[in-house]
Amino acid sequence: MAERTFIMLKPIAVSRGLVGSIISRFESKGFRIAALKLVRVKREMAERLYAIHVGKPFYQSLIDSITGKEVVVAILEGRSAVEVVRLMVGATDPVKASPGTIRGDYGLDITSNIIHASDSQESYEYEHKIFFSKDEILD
Ligand code: 3AN
Repeated sequence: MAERTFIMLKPIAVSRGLVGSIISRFESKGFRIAALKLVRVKREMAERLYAIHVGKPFYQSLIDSITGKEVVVAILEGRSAVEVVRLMVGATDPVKASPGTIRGDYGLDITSNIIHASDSQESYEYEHKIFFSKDEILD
């Protein structure tokens, strides 16, 4: 059964010109792009996306790392999308992320670490609605 997941290519991915390379990996793997756009993140969107991190020491820098900046958000569709995309993204800390994963191959900074991907079906349901309306998602 095809499943959907949400990804956000963080500002550093956009400014470094890595958008095409990263999206290409997901296409090559076999995912279908169900939605895709470039967005300037409003503070309110950042706060919704990272609501579960309120109170953590890195919360404010996490919010500041995307607020007012350009990101590329997408919905990917395919078999076990949440799990497979997380495997392709790699560990949260790019120092620990295996080479061959996106975080393992493209960066070292944990706060602005290239890409975000939903970690569960529930997270997908919550996160994609922050950035996409129903009519922006194509079957
Ligand atoms: P993941 O993005 O792998 O699901 P989460 O949800 O624990 O990881 O963290 C969300 C984001 O918060 C990470 N992508 C990273 O940018 C930032 N973050 C997580 N842990 C730390 C940390 N210890 N120090 C700084 N930033 C962090």
